Amino acid sequence: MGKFEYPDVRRDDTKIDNYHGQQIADPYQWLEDPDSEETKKFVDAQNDLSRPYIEACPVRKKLQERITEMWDYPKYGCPKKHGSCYYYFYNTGLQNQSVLYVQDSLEGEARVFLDPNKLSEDGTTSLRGTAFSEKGDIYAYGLSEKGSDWITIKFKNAPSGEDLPDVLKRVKFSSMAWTHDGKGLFYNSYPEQEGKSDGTETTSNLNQKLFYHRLGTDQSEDTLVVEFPDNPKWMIGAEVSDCGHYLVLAISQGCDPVNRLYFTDLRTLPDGINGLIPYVKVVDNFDAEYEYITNEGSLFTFKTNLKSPNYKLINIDFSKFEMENWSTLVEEHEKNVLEWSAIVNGNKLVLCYLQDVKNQLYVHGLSDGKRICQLPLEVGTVVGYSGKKKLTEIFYQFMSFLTPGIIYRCDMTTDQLEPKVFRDIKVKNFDFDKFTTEQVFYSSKDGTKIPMFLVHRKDIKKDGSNPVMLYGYGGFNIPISASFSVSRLVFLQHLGGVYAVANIRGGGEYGETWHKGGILGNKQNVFDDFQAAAKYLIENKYSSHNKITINGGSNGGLLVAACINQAPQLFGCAIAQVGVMDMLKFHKFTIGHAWTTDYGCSEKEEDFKWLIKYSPLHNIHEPEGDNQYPSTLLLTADHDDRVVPLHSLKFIAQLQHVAGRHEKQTNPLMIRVDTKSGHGAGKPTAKIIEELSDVYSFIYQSIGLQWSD
Ligand code: X98
Repeated sequence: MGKFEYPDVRRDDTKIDNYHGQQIADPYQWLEDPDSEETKKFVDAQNDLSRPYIEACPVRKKLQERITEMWDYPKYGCPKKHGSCYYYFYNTGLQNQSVLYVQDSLEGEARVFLDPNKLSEDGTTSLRGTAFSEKGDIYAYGLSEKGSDWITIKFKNAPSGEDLPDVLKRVKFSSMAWTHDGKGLFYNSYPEQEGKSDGTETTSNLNQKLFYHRLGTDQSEDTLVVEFPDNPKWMIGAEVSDCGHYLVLAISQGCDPVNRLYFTDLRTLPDGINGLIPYVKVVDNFDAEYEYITNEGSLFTFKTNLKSPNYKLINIDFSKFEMENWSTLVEEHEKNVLEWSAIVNGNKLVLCYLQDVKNQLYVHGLSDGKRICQLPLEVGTVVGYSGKKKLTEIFYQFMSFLTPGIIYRCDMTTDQLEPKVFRDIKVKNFDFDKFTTEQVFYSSKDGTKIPMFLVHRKDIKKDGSNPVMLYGYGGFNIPISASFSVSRLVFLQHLGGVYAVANIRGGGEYGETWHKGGILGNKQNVFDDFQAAAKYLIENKYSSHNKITINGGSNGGLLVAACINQAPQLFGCAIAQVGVMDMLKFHKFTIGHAWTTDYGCSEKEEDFKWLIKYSPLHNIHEPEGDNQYPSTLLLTADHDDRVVPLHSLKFIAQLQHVAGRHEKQTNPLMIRVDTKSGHGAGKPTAKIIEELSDVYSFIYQSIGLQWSD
């Protein structure tokens, strides 16, 4: 018997699947039904085990109080002008959801425009996706309930603040693009499905369609404008061009940064938008990504990775769009990645690059693509911006591990550009001077240099005694740049912690090359990079193996789970949030089919061979020698319809069955299953703080931390 008494869980040994001639047992397949009484009982039994363990933490209350105290600082978003008014998000500190304010001028009195906190008792209804009409008089906004990816689109008259009767349902992964006449909006929805659609179901999301909704009409009268019945996995991104004349369609079939590119000249539709619309196919393959930036008449500018893994800007004239007529506007940089591009003041391009995981801002001319100047920026991340072609100013928000946020405003009409601090967001009662961020580059197993951020007290002892929180993601071309988090500062200040972010392969830190280095048959590189980070921290005496906690969510939850299977001896604790754990079946549930671009698919024999080697659920083993599993906490939630909870439920059942019963397994193996919560987006502040307090309490309990005031 192991140290903990884990719930007695039924195994169904009759459930065996055949993959290319190999028999693979799936004894907890019954946990794939979220609604069965047996699954509900399983979840209750697991929470009944993890909750008391977490609550026994002697400093849980202190942790929660200090995180709450530090969280309570005013948070602002960049102002954005629509019509004649400015709009911005503001949170007084602890409000569950940020509130949208409106003001007539930057100095004018701010009034509440939309307060999502009023939409539910517990703050679990959140804004997801918004779009003002061109004139700024109508506001369309998506509402998600309990963290689900499903949204309902509603409408508001902006000058009066009055709600309009229009409601659009069954919307998911949706564009929101107004025609410039303000008469209606393009949006995406899915066909009716059997059973429920509240985010607790696992039904696959296929056959997305693009509709046009006319304001003032019922959704049943909406016009179906684009569909691809022969390609059920295709997703339709729609944008109306800056000039209002074109509908630009970016068709994707998964999460890779590639899309088909079609367009329609809306002026040429004989009956207006009244049925399936004809479109011109500019690019009819999935070889590269084309992101619309702007257009001047028929001359369109796109950000692309076509033969340019670090991205560049190109011009395509839609009146002669054959590839031989395309031209480069801004060349690809040999090392730095072009992350985004905004047009301001008619002819200025603001370009944001990622250089060794730190952002840089430049201004170029739209007509010739030439660089005009650099905008000064400290070491960190541009987390948001607002700028429009027809406006003369840009706002951008800077953040770093030790900077909560600085919003700059830059008037783009002057010859000498001088960004000014518009708002400097401050956190009280924390001595930032005592802390520092460093960036190191360590060697992975194959010699690849991996960047890693380390945040800690300036006076830490390099004697191997410090607890480390090592975070990673490693997938989907997503770079993990510096961001601000008060709970981490609590860990640094009161628990003597070091916070580490390993910028492992699979992410977008060095463009598509870095991404491709960590997907499909190269996925093992991601795990090797992460394990090498832990080794670096041990060898350089930041920490010791039993003091390292690894943490990741979603694709990063997979990372954490794969790493505890592969190298349990390297870590003292593991926190895997909303992770993908069943690599043989992920493609069957909700939007899982879109991830085959990174993971491959078990239905293909070649892919199955990689997947079975690292799939967390299929590689759990008994503790070998002294190598027991680190203390492990999984987190998931009932309305997570991005990575459905069954991944974590099946993984913990198998982990407890195989390792948990073993006498050498004295570290806890537990799961926390939240309710009225989803994958993470839109989570109310109260729930975030609860969860963080639980996570740090679990770490405290399992690796023996010390609180110091
Ligand atoms: C997704 O699964 C993103 C899902 N998704 C979207 C939107 N469009 C998509 C188009 C194609 C494929 C997936 C799309 O959310 C979308 C469009 C408009 C507005 C809002 C959304 N992602 C991966 C994920 O969540 C990685 C990050 C994005 N994973 C969970 C990967 C494995 C674990």
